[in-house]
Amino acid sequence: MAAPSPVSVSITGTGLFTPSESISNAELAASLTASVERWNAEHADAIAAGTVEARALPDEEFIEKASGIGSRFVMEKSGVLDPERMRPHLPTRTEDELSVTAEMALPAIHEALTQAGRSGSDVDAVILGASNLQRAYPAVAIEIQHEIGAGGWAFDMNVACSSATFSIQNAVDALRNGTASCVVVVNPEITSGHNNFELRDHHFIFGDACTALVLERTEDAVGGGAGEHGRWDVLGTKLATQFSNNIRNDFGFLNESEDDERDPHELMFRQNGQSVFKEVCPLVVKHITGHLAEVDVDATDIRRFWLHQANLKMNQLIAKGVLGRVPDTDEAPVILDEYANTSSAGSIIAFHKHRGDLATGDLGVICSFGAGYSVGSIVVRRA
Ligand code: CO8
Repeated sequence: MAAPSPVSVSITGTGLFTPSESISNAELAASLTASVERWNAEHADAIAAGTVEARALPDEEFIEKASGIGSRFVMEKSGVLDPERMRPHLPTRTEDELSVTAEMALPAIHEALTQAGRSGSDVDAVILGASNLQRAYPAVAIEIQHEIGAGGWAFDMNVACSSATFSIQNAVDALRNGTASCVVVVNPEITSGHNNFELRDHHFIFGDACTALVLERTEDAVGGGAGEHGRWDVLGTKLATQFSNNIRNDFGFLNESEDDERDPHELMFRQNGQSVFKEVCPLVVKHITGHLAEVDVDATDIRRFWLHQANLKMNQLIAKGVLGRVPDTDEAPVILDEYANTSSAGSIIAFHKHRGDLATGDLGVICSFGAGYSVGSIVVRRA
């Protein structure tokens, strides 16, 4: 007997929350320059004695040239730019108040539900995937489930920058196996809470944003998914992980109990950027190429790549590896110039902003990659 064909699943809506405040490279470099000069003056004796290394000054031009990043949105700007603070001012919410990540998630979710023609009460699963989870528990996803009036179940998960594609895989699995019928995937990333704004190698990389998607069984899509943004049928999902320490953050539940004191910079994002670049690009090319072969799609038939937004050159290299040539921005849209790396939200921001112009039958790949290492790809076709 032939195996039953898998249940068809579709993305029926997307949403985006963009913070109101943005920081240019010039502003960021100016505040770090002031901070570094002060730090080096305070440590002048140790630097002169050779026991401490002087901190290096940032360079606005380097940022744009090395990464393609021109600015980033943040939840709170004045704290990040204050040379004496170098981190945002975020409200301490009481138990009775909505948590900050739930607050940024709600507008993104409502936009995604509107596109899908759904309301919160139609939702029976909420999967929150993010690098920068607000707390240990209760899951913020459950708070969101409550706020939007959803039923079913909800949970938080973290696979760093691949959290969105890994959440989508979970949503697709739940819809296929019948444990949910209308799933919200949401990716609230307040990267500014865990980025190291004190060191020039890291200070420019990240920005804050939140994305949301609605996934349903294709047969359940309201109105067949017609409309400006269309219904996007999932042709395949593929995940992969391979252990690496090159992107690491040791913040965690055991910090308080560890006997040896840690360098505070270990308890935030850190990376060996060059190694990440060299190792992740071939990994992603192999992953996408293998995935396209599995779903029997030729790379030249892909109309658009919505890639993780970490580095412009990285994306050009990956798309070149898959296509055999550097793609133009119509084939591989760029949002990191304005948003920087928003971790898991990046590829979904690109999908959210750059899919309305595609035609019925057009094929695309959403792909994210990051710490772990982790890679996730979703092949979609516009209905
Ligand atoms: N200004 C001036 N000079 C600088 C600066 C700066 N801002 N930054 C670095 N330099 C210097 C370096 O110190 C170095 O100096 P030297 O040669 O004397 O040692 C020189 O410039 C060259 O530095 P690099 O070799 O590091 O420069 P690259 O060309 O490699 O560019 C990048 C650096 C842009 C970071 C690049 O390596 C890159 O983009 N790599 C890939 C990064 C990536 O994709 N990372 C994924 C991270 S996302 C993830 O999965 C984790 C999610 C967690 C989210 C947490 C949020 C807080």
